[in-house]
Amino acid sequence: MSINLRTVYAFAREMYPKTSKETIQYGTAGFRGKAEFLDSVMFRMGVLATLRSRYRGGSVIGVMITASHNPEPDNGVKLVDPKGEMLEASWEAIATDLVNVSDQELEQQVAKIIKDNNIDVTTSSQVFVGMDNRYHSPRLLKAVADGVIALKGNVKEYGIVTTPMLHYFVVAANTKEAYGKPTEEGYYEKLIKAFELLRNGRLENGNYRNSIIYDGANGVGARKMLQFIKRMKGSLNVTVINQGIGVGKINEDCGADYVKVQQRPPKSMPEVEPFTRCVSVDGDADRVVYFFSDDKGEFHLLDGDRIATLVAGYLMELVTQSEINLRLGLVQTAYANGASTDYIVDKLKFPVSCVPTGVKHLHHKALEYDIGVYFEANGHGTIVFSDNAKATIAQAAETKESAKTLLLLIDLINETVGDAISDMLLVETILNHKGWDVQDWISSYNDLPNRQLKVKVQDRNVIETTNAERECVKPEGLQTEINKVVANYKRGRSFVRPSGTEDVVRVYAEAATKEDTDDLAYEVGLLVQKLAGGVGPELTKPNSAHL
Ligand code: NG1
Ligand code: ZN
Repeated sequence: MSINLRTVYAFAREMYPKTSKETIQYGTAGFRGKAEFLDSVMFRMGVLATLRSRYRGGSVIGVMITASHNPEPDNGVKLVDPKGEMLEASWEAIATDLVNVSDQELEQQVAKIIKDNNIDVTTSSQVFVGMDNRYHSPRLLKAVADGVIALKGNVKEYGIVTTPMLHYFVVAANTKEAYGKPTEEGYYEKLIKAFELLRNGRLENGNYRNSIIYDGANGVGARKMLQFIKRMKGSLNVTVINQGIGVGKINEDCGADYVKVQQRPPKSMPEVEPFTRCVSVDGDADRVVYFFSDDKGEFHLLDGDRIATLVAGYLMELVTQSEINLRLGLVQTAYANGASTDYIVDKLKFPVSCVPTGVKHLHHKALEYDIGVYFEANGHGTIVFSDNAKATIAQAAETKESAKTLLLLIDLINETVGDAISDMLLVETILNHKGWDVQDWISSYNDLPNRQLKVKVQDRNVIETTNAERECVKPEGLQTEINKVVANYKRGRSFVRPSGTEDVVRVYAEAATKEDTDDLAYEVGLLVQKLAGGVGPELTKPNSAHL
């Protein structure tokens, strides 16, 4: 096969010219921005995925087109490496360079990547592409596919799928189906089979009721849940709201990000009995949070930290009962609620580590354990099992029921990446086994009130952080000022960091009371405005009492 790099240039100039001069960066989860500027980025990512596939000996590389929890006009792209991980860090820089060169420099830049990485362009390559249900996604998917074709690569289009489904397809194909069949049907089959075996015909147990309200964020997670329901034979009664079919924009006033950040139910929430279990996923269904309202109408959130502690506690019980010796660990970020960390360290005696925001960091750290549980507070997370763990559990399962349960859980969990639907089925399984309702679950510890704010600044990269983003080293003096403010609040904690997906600085605060938390977040937000070049309107003070 001979490759003519002129084709790349010709395609780019004719069909996908670069229209934006602004430099963009491969961020927390790939490239994101307004959809109208992304055609050239997508084309080039198709090119890069093909090169990456050849670089990795022809293994399948995934390309997912989505802007996750962002508003509808945004879109984005993330690359998936052969084992289902996010693109290797050193290639993020290659990706950033590739999307930022001019059309004229493109051919030369592609040649440079080939040379620097010693890529044999005559070998075969395979790229899997999936997209969310934004109206501009099909156009962008075509751009990715053309990028692959420009380098004579093979492309397989999966159409509308969740981000975790695409990760699953990539791993399934690269493991020659040992992980499952790389098809949509294969994915449903694997999860539903494990879920139903874990139910073992016992649909209700103790306080656990077998029904749930599911907020699909008007995204792809809604459609896929409807597919699950068709195939589940009543093992769980799911009512899907915010289906995004005909009405409702993706993530608008609904979905996991809205519920978590606003700390309230989706706007379209129907009237339900107090304590009804409700779940929200985000636009591409890789995040999940639970929530309910009590008999006084008060809203309660069960976020990623709650899911992590529930899962970690349960896994620990099963490992202990199975009398096997495995190293368990939980990975969190600075956004984890302080009360959850205390609970897991003091009560469950579970080792915890803290890493920077972004699943790639969490996933990487979790791989250091035999059973690594990782969750971001926003509900993005999963559990990874080492080969040693899998072998040990399989052996114990010959004699121990608890180990059999563990084996089935491994099948239910999408190890490749956080998966809202798989995580939800996991939580449902644990609650069912324990006979718990939401009240039992939430009573394990009390969350500290917390608040997030976004501050607009001239250039968010003036903020530099260290210590897993909990301390800020630049601009000079900002951290000292934050420390002074935090010292005035009981159980106060606050940190600031530049977002990797939006043009803002994020402020996080927690403290003993809601009022204190709001005040602390506001004071720190003002400091950021003052010391990090704030722009835009004056910050308004959040007020939980009025939410
Ligand atoms: P940024 O914008 O870098 O904070 C957000 C989330 C991340 C992660 C990514 C990818 C928060 C505070 N941040 O990143 O956890 O999920 O989006 O979607 O929730
Ligand atoms: Zn997402």
